[in-house]
Amino acid sequence: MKTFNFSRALSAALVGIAVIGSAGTAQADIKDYEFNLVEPTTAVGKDKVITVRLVNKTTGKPVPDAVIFATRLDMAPDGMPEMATKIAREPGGEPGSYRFKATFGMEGRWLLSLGAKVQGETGTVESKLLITAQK
Ligand SMILES: [Cu+2]
Repeated sequence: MKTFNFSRALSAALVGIAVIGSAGTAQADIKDYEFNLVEPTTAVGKDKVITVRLVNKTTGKPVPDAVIFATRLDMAPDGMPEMATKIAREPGGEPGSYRFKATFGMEGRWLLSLGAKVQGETGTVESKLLITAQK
């Protein structure tokens, strides 16, 4: 019985190695992806929509169906990291575009931090984007 358990453990380990191996030979690397702002400026006020594009830098193509699991919008670039505003996903937009709605309560520079998973890739895309809110 001991040998049976051992071989089960061994085959489980081999499956684990195979999974790691195939991830290493994936066609693109998670570092090949980045978010870009469609518009680097917005207006001060309520319910402003921000659009970002996720692109594969090596192909220049938009990347649809990413899972954005982390968002933060605050005024860290103007020395107010504690001044965060609520940010929510907004439906619509082209494939590879992701829209958000937020209230910009103050004129100045805001930092949009995004964390996302790309279909078929291991790791996380992390981007920090500067948005200027103007009167
Ligand atoms: Cu502020």
